[in-house]
Amino acid sequence: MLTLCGFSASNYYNKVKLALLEKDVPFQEELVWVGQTDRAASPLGKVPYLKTDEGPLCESTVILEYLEAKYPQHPLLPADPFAAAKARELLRFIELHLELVARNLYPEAFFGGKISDAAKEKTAQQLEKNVAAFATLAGFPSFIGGAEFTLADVGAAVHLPLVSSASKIIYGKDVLADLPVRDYLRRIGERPAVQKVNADRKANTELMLARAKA
Ligand SMILES: N[C@@H](CCC(=O)N[C@@H](CS)C(=O)NCC(=O)O)C(=O)O
Repeated sequence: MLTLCGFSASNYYNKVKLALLEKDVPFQEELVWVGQTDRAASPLGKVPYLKTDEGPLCESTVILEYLEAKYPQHPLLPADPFAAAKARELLRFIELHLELVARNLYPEAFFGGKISDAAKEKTAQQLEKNVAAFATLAGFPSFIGGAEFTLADVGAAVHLPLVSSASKIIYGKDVLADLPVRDYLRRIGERPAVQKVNADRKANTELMLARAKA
């Protein structure tokens, strides 16, 4: 049995959870907050990590690739190598060039902290450049990059809402507003797996905020 460790307010945790649900792979969840992680499983103390019969794995994209290889059912990568590489390319863009950059805003946007004006300005410049580049790759034809739901959509479903909301809170403007992201998220939000992830996220976010206040 697979055990997914972490908490449902985390976008990286939800990326793996969404893939498991979409693929219909049985798993159980173990609630682990940051600070309570098993360092042998996740040496940087990050979530998620996955406990398997063969041992633990960390880094969400590595886990997704493992799941694709181990459980070929309901594939989340096209069989064609080039189409699969294009899906990975989009996932990489979303994570490295959008989410990881927007993450600089989270301390102030979501956690009551403060970030410097210089950091806000630098992040704004990077996001403007990176969103324009992302727009040339993501056509949103029906899913984010093509006609099939892939790992790129798994990443988009969990990361794009945060990029939008963090930028809206900090700059008063959603950096993704000129792309058809809202319609896209509404469409994929109809999928049962996305609905489950979002419902669990809301409940766990309340728990996380209550813990932070206590
Ligand atoms: N590259 C990692 C990122 C995971 C990550 O940043 N997780 C956050 C929660 S959303 C975390 O554990 N943060 C605590 C920390 O970095 O110490 C992955 O893809 O799994």
